Amino acid sequence: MKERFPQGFMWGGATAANQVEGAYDKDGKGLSIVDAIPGGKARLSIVSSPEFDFSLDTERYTYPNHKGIDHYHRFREDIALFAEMGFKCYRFSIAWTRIYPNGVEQQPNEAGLNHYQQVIDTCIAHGIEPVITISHYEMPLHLANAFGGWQGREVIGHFERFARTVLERFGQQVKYWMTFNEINSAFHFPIMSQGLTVKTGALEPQAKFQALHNQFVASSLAVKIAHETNPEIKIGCMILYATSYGFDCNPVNQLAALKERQSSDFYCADVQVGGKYPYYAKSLWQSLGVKLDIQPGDLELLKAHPVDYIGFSYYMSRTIYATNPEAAAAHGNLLGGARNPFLEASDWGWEIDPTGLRIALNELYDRYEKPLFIVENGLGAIDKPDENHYVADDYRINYLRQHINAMAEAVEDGVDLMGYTPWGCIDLVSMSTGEMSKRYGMIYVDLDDNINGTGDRYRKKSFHWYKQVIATNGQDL
Ligand code: BGP
Repeated sequence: MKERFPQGFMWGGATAANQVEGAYDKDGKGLSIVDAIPGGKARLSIVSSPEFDFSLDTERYTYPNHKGIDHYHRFREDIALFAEMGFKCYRFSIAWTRIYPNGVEQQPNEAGLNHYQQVIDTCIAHGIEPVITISHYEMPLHLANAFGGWQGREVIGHFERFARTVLERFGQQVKYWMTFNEINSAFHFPIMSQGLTVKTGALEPQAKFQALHNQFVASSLAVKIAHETNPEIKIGCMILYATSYGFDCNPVNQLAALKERQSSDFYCADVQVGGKYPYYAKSLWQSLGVKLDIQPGDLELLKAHPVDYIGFSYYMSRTIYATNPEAAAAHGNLLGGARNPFLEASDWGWEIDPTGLRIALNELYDRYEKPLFIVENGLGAIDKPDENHYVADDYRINYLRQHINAMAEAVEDGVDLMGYTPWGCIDLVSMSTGEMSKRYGMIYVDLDDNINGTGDRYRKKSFHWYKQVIATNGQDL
């Protein structure tokens, strides 16, 4: 039978430090922005309020990220389970604040570096290739408070020092890297990706676009350092991608969808992959009253150091219905649109669309002709374990099967796809709700929303299923 995926395809799973590690104040770690963001369903509305200013208020709020699933201490057990599933790679992030607790120190915290050294060694001992996100929603809190997050130009230098430290320390062992997680989430949730609050400009296009410019420069510097450190390194960008449809063949809706794709999906990758601002940037800035501070040398740096591949997350698509703003709405991964009558939605209203993934892969490859890496995908669901803690998560298997089929079809279309790391391969704290009960994992973690429980790990039905998928290189779904 014809192989559906290339030999060496990177099957694995993905997590982020702040959603799994816990131990938020151990071994010299400083506070990151997400350590000061309350958990619970109201998370998004609390952080979007004008009063919110990143102060810890343990009287009023809970902070589930402080404990996470204790991956900081249990990573050996977790990675052994990943190995049992046959993972070829494991995507995780380095908490900036374990290395530079406030972001501004001149010398790194050796205890933090030592921790990631052990994580990397454990992966390699199991034959698992580490894939590292340098920054996944974990900016040091001090930088957010002192410089207003990424809108402060000073942050570039602090990030450069952090990136250099980890790339130089681990760059001989670790070949795959990404700079910023979902960099374009700036348009939807700038507090997480840019450290901006409403007080410091979260709703202002000027602040967001300036912060993004600074991140682009920082990202190029990281690419430069990576290639200088080890020419074998492949370092990518990471964007949040949600395929956009115009609601109908009314050209107005098609044009609105096109504009949405440009300003929300492609803007960042166009710069990070193409090495320059795209043609539509100028009119976009003008329409929003944005005046960028671009320093001499910035544009040359962007041009000289584009990324090697495009990492992206894909959970859902969205539908743009410009001619009917009153249409029933659908909400999703930080962004939404109109309800699509052809699609079903997850428990959280994210519209499930495997064909949209095939479209995304074709759109991205058509535009950039660089290797693609799906570094997040999956179904957030409420799992109901039986008395043996077993979860028969056929709904998750269905979701993953449909999306892997769509990937195989895109590969058949001619797309160069490097790998697939489903999100939250082990249950973790949700980014948008800050709770455990929105689960993505193939491994069940016995913890509730307040992080009470044994924390023990249990294989779900999807664990055994995914193991078989990997063992047959995606043939047996
Ligand atoms: C992406 C983030 C992840 C992750 C995922 C699922 O946007 O990169 O950090 O959490 O979404 O989101 P949620 O946890 O809100 O379901």
